[in-house]
Amino acid sequence: MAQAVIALGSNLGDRAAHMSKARAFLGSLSESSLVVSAIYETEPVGEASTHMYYNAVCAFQTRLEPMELLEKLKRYEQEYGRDPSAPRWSNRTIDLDIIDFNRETISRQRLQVPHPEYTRRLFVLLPLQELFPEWTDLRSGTPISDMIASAPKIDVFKKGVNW
Ligand code: A4P
Ligand code: MG
Repeated sequence: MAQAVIALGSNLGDRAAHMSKARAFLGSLSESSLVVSAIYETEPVGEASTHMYYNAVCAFQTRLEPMELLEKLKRYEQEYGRDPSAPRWSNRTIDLDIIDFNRETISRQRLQVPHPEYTRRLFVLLPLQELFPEWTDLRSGTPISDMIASAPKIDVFKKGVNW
């Protein structure tokens, strides 16, 4: 069994509904109950994004192999309405990224774990810290509080949204 840590993001339509539905989907991949952060409303990072995001992080135990997990996440994103030909970083109903898989390093063309960008993204680091206050980066050993202190500043609002 492996522990998967997934970052969720949505900035189109009924964001809370997209997040809840994705949470239920992740539950279907899990052998344990999900551990989930609060939802954070965050300023978009990247040019093609224009609407505020809802972001969260969720962790669970799974029997899936990492590539199987990636396939399932990508299939869900596509079935759930993202246009695969849209430019990278464009608005999306739901984005599911693998932040960590069992504290393993994976360097394949289609899958890099830990997620290459997460160490500089407050929209991942803040919900991740809520779940794992003692988290350290697998590559550098940097504590999460230090990553948060040095990440580029964006507006982040912790929400009381039920999901
Ligand atoms: N891929 C490689 N490693 C991974 C991994 N660890 N997890 C590959 C998931 N996918 C991984 O991803 C493109 C390809 O990355 C996949 O086919 C997979 O093989 P994608 O999710 O299809 O496309 P994307 O999301 O547009 O690109 P990417 O690079 O994942 O963008 P990000 O990093 O997800 O950025 N601002 C705020 N505030 N909140 C956000 O959530 N998200 C983005 C998207 C931009 N700005 C944002 C937010
Ligand atoms: Mg993505």
